[in-house]
Amino acid sequence: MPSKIKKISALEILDSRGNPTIEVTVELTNKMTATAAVPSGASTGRFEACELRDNNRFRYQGKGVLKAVENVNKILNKELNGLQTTEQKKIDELMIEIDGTKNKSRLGANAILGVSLAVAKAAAQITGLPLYEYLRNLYEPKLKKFNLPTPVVNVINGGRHADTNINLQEFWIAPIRAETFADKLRQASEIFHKLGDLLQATGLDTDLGNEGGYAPDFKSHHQVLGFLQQAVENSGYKPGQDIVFGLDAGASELYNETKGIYKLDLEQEEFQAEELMDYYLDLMAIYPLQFLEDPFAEDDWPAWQQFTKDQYVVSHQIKVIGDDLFVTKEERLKKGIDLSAANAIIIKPNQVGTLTETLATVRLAQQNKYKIIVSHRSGETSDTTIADLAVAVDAEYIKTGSTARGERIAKYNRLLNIEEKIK
Ligand code: 2PG
Ligand code: MG
Repeated sequence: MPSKIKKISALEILDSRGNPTIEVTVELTNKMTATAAVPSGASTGRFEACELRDNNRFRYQGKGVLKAVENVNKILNKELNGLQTTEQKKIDELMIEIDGTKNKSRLGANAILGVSLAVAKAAAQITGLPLYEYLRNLYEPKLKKFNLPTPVVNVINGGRHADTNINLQEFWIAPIRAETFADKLRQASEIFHKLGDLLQATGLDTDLGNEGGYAPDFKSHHQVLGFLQQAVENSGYKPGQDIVFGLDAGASELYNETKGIYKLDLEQEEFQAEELMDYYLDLMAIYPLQFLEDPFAEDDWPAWQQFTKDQYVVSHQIKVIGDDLFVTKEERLKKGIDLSAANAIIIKPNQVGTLTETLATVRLAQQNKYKIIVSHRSGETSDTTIADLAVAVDAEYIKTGSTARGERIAKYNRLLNIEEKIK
């Protein structure tokens, strides 16, 4: 039975890094309520929608979100009042129109996404469906079967996500062979602990970075991958068969635009794009590295094109994944498709700012046979919407950190619950 929006309110809360972020609650005329919280990135792409911050240096070092909160409480609360909660598309389009800017800088993409997600959660409640099923109906009701995504588990945190000398931002293990999500998660967790034992035995630090992965100083990126290989073997699994590796280079952060070079301080090397390509290919020849996210900078289209059509990449079905490159936006993805610049995409709702636009980007990606990796941000909350989203759109993968830290585990636990339900 339909129900209308009665009140929308927002609150400044803290994310997993202790920085402010926004939480939105939607209250319906039938008294149901739903709440959503918005995550926040550190290695944000230049083309992402605007995350509105107060820039008042006397509060939270300028990172407060009281303006975004006010935009929800004063503007969106009034404008969306009385709308049918189930009209997600209409509500999202109206918010885009009220904002009126190209990158959502007036109301803030954080304010808009908070409302967008809270509305979807409220609508799911009205319809009596679990969120993944409600989102599936919004996305593509003709898709009948529910599958669980394979987790790509970030066990070593580098770059902007930790105080370490590793330049490449993330090293993942992906359990590709186990049948169920529960087994995949178990394997990842076992390997994560064995990896901790190994690091400790070598005298390396086992403190955790922003996404729950270990973050000691290493001698080289080779050494990191060597540890992963060893940890997989010590856990009784076969690297390359049971478990493959991935990395998010976060290469926009390594790129010097004026010089046109990529800098890896750890290797004391500067690379032209082609040399960086060779560097990745060398790593792939030694380790079962099958996922490469943001291997090049967000505007280095020629490098992306060349790498995606590389013979080794094609014949080994390496996933070349655009994150900062696409920023979950249809427009950027369209360009990537036209240029054959990648074959997989990271989906982060807060890069674009509404659920409707997120679903449109996924649709375009899937129509063009791109693999989908639904992703968290490095600054997270206990909100688990991305778990439901991944199942709803039938994403092949989910990236939501290591198997430690509550805000990451919340998503994994939600997926365990979904798997139990759909069995
Ligand atoms: C990334 C993300 C998440 P951030 O680069 O993929 O892992 O990091 O949220 O800092 O942009
Ligand atoms: Mg990334």
